[in-house]
Parts: sequence; structure tokens; C-alpha cells
Amino acid sequence: MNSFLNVQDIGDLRQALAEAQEIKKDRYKYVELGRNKTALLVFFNNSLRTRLSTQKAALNLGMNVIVLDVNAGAWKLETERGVIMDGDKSEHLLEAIPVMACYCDMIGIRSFAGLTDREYDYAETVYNQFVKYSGKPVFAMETATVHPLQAFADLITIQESWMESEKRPKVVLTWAPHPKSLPQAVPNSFAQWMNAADVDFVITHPEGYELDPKFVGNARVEYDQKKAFEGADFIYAKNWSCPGVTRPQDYGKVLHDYHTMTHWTVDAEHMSWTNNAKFMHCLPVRRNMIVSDDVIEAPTSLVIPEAANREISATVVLKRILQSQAV
Ligand code: AN0
Ligand code: CP
Repeated sequence: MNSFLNVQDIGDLRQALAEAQEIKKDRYKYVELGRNKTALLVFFNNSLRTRLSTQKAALNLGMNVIVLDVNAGAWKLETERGVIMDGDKSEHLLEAIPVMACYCDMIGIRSFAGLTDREYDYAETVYNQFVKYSGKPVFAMETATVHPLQAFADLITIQESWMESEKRPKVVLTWAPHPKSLPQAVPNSFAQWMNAADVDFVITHPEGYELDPKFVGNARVEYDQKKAFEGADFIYAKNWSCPGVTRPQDYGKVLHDYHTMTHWTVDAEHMSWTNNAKFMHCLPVRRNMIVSDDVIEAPTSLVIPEAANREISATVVLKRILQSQAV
């Protein structure tokens, strides 16, 4: 595996989930695999979970880890080609990438969407430059349009908490309000991975927040949040800004003042419409904006197991990369 961006990159999902359970039983099983190998984790944006869980995954595999916070101590990087560099950016990504690649055996990238140029973001311009110019395996730690380590951890969490083998679980991805403009990477990947998994998948959001069709796939879209929640076994809440599918000029925007959208906040009444559903969110979450205190604190909340499974999804992915380097 030379690149980890999409669900297809991991191959058969049942096999990947079986490997996740194998790692969970003994997370140091492959501790010899990464000896004298170095993972470089490059962060253009903030992180708590991805930073810690991916480092832990590398340590589980016996690797060395270098973490680079681009905005805290490195030269400010220009990412676009053709720019006259007379501003505050001292170095171009096109030199920085091959330099970074000298010191490591694989590179993880966190680089959020800029949310101003849809074409630039949806072409995964920054990630693809790392693939092209590093010559090393590259994996996404949330890029412009996807967050596959999160979606894989979410799928592991759903599988572990779904005991009723006679029925496919109903999984609902719901938009929820937020004061700031957030990327679409988490809902995009969640939709992509749920479409590939054996679940009944529904997406609900206010009009104007339609996700890119390449991620929606065959999922059912229900604009009535209450109808969508009926009979749900898992509620996955997330805010995202306008993906610009129907109105490209609205790309990256918050379409309505969040004060007028609080009826989308997931609270106890919303959960009462479901089949005693489990509540999920990737974190970080704004309480009483996305979800009420009582719902996130209830025993049916899976937010901490999801975060714990980030170590497992990352260990499987880094192991796969090491195994493909060994042959
Ligand atoms: C980011 C996002 O919405 O993509 C990271 C989530 C894992 N969240 C924020 O910026 C608050
Ligand atoms: N869920 C997630 O990726 O969290 P961080 O942004 O803290 O890494």
C-alpha cells in the first residue's frame, strides 16, 4: 500500500476488520516489523487524537516517529506552484517534500481543506504532491476531502457494538450546527466507508449541504431529520460547511446563522426517535451545539471507544504499509 486515502486502498473490509481485532488482542504482535523504520507525521493543522494515536500505532510496530508541526517552528511553506514568493513564505513544498522524504520511510499528512477553492481542495492537491515528490508511501491523517483513519476506527467501533447479527444496523449520518466553517472530510469518508460496509446507511442534512456525489454513492438522503432518525441504531453527528455541489459559489460557507439551526442539535428528544441508538462523533465536539451534555455523557455514547480505536485503525494501516515495503 503506497497511499492510504480511500476505502479501496485497504482492500477487503472484512479482512481489515479481522486484522483490527488481531491487533486489539495483542497490539505489539508486529513490534519487530518496524525496527529501524521511521514514520514522519506532518501536521499543517491542529490535532489531539490523530497526533497521539498515530504515534502510538508507530510505537506498537517498533518504529521511530518524527512529528513535524509545520506552523510551529518550520519555515512557512508555499503550496502553490508559479507563485512569486515575495510574501511571508520562505520555502516551497516542492523542495520541502523531497527533503522530508530523506529522513523517513513513510509520511502521514494532515492538511485540511482551505475551503475557498473547491477544485484545488477536491483534487487533493497538497496530498498528491506528497505522493508525487516524496517517493515514499503516504497516508492521510485528514486531508482536504477525506479522513480515512477516522472512518476505519468508526467502522471498527460499529462492528464491536453491534451484536444483533440477524439485522443490518441502520446508521445515520446527521449534520449538526456549528459557528465556524468546517471541512467535509469526516462526513465524506464516513459515507464512503459506510457505503462499502454491510449497513443500512442514511444521510440527513438541511438543504444546501449536499455532499459530493462520489462520496454519497447509493446512500439514502433524507432531508427530514426526524424521519431519518426513526429506527436508527447508530447516530453519527458532524458539522460540515457547504460542499458547493448545487451552488459552487457557496463552497465552504456556513449557510445559515447557527442560532437558527439549533433544532438540528442532537439532544435527548432526537435520540428518543431512534431504536435506542448509540451516539457517535469523531471529536473534537462542541457541546450543546452539536450534541447535548446528557446525550454525549449517556452510556449509549461511543465517542471515547471511537477515539480509542484510532490507535487500532492506524496500527493496521501502518502495518500494511510496512508489509508492502518488505516485499
Ligand atoms: C476538524 C474537521 O471538522 O474536519 C477535525 C475533525 C477531526 N474539526 C475542527 O476543525 C473543529
Ligand atoms: N478525530 C480527530 O481526528 O481528532 P484530532 O483532530 O484531534 O486529531
